[in-house]
Amino acid sequence: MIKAFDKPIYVTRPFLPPLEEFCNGLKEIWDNHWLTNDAPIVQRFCRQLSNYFETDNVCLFNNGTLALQIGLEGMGIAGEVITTPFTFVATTHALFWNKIRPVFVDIEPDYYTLDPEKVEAAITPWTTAILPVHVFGHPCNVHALADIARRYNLRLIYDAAHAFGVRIGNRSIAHFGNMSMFSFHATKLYHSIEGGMLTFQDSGLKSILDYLKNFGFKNEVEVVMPGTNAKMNEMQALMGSMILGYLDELIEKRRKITEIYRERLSSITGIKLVPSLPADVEYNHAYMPIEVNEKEFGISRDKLYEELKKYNIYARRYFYPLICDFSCYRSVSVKDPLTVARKVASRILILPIYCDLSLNDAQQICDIIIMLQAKELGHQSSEFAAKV
Ligand code: T4K
Repeated sequence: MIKAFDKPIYVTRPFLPPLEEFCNGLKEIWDNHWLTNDAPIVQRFCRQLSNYFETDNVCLFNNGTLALQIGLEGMGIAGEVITTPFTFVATTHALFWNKIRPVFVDIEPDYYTLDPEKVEAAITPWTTAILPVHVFGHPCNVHALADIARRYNLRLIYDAAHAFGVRIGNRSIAHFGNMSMFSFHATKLYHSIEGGMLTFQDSGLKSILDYLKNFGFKNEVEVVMPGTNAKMNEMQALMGSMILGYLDELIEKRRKITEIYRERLSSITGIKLVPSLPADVEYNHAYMPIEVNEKEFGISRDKLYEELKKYNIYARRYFYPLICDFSCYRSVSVKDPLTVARKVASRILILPIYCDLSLNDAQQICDIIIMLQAKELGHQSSEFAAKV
């Protein structure tokens, strides 16, 4: 009999640096008495990230949602933007706040990223940009999307909320497209409690983004645009700056956990794993998605999700429902049947993955999934035996 976990195992759990290290860092803030408004630790953190991403074009924010919202505004995006319905709702909200019409098109079935063919088919005279998501840290088809953007003169803005640390062909994923947004939320593999970052190609945008996140102030007496307040503070920057030093270790721990899940679950009938990523991709192991095919697995995705809770395992159905099915977006007309996205949203389940999850815990989660299937199939076959 496999036992439930003593404590809840959530889909994720933020990494925290040793308390002593963080407290030492806090001394600098106490000495400075400077808590926010482009203060010294934020400035230093920005330089660290510039080095890490090998670009000067970096702008920090208090969260990823406002970063994306301001990024779109700063680039003057309007009209229609082609995007994915299989994402966190903030991707679409950022369009909405800019009065941009989202045009939802389908995803491809392997990595769940925007399908370039569907993107091209959805372009209209009102299309100004494409907003794809490197969902779960899986890189979009960056070359095909860049080609479409170039041919139709569209801006290409990536929601890279999940993609910190991902590289393609030895280049950071931040270097693809006109702009990328990274989220540093506590639930992410890399975080600054809350936080967000934009990287961009056009260095002329830097001052505009800085104005927009600070009320539009150019100096004490000049407000040059109606900005908002989206500044990162010193506590956030301290956390982000410290965790940067642990990043490789965090990714390596997650890689080992992924390996266990893949080894144990790849041969289970009715569970589909994401295929291996192309050889030139360095992945960050941000999430552990599986697809549950009810007919083959014997249990529906939703029943598995509920059953796991009885064992104290809190998997999540990211991203279900699709964005276009939320009541606030149901009035947006959707021409694409979204066949793949609908199927994936009905089957997707994200298993717990975080650096503190022990390899034994990952094994136990697999044992429980396998046991639940065996129990269900045994139950079905005894029902069948009873009938014949
Ligand atoms: N674009 C995409 C593609 C995104 O995924 C996101 C955010 C954004 C844009 C916007 O970026 P931000 O503005 O957030 O920077 C979570 C996160 O809140 C959200 O940041 C994230 N995506 C989304 C995928 O996941 P919830 O509603 O699932 O979070 P919550 O509170 O249920 O947390 C999940 C689990 O994590 C909990 O069950 C327990 C654990 N947890 C959570 C927190 C906050 C902890 O152990 N400690 C914690 O402090 O949205």
